[in-house]
Amino acid sequence: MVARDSEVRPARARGRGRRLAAVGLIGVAAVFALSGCSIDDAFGFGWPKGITTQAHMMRDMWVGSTIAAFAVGIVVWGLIFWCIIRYRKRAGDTELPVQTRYNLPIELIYSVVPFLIIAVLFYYTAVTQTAVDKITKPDVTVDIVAFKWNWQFTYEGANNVDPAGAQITTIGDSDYIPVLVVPTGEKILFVENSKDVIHSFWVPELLFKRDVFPGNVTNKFEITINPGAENAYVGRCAELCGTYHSEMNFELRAVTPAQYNQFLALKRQGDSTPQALVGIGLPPYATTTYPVGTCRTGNTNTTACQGEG
Ligand SMILES: [Cu+2]
Repeated sequence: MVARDSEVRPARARGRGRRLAAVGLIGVAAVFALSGCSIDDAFGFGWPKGITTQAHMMRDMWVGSTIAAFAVGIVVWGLIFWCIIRYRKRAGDTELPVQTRYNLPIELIYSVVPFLIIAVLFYYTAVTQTAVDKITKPDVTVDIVAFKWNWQFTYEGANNVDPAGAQITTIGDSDYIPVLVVPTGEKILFVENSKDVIHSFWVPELLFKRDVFPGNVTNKFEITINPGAENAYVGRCAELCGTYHSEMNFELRAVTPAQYNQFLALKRQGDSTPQALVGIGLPPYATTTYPVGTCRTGNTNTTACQGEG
């Protein structure tokens, strides 16, 4: 009877353990295969793909934190299941297993290890946050003015004036979604102010939003969009700001530096933003969202109205 307990049962348990591990591995592989995730997606742990240098820093932070959390989880789950299986009640057991308490080494370990984990996470959080918030010497500066319920984008620079002498600007209204044109691969500084209430400038693909305050508060942030990410991205107001908050949209057009320079040259000649967009070979109006429209043609997708914008 003693021989059976100490020799036969562990051998059986090991066999069962291996079968369980194999089934688990096959299950995990099947989940990845059936979900259609790429390796890159799978190891992003649900983090969306951003288009900026800053978004990639945040992704690295997220992936590192998630791996750390999984490592802790695996140790904790392992200990729990090991205890459940190793010390389960068997026929003939009359006493509880040895109860351990006031064990100084164990107590020191479970006090010091979490502190070390938190210190490392804090360090990487501080480093990433500082890097994402960092403002260097920008190549392009765009002033953002938010107002109920639209956006105005002004391109800073002594040369950026139209024939009338006004600074180059794109402004939205209820029939026109403002298109914010910016170059890839260059440092872009956004300088934010609000005319009325608190708004929030948000392009989901930047994985970043920053509130826009009224009064004397000016918020700033800097991004560099990855070369190759030339595309149209929807932008939104992410702060509930009143009746038409949900329609306070804009579009970010990431273009090549050459297209950007050509766009500005056309604007300097007096072209409207849609004309300048056509001039650099792009659709003149927003393609990711459409204005609520105040022209009453009965068509909610106000493409028919956009000529009025
Ligand atoms: Cu708003």
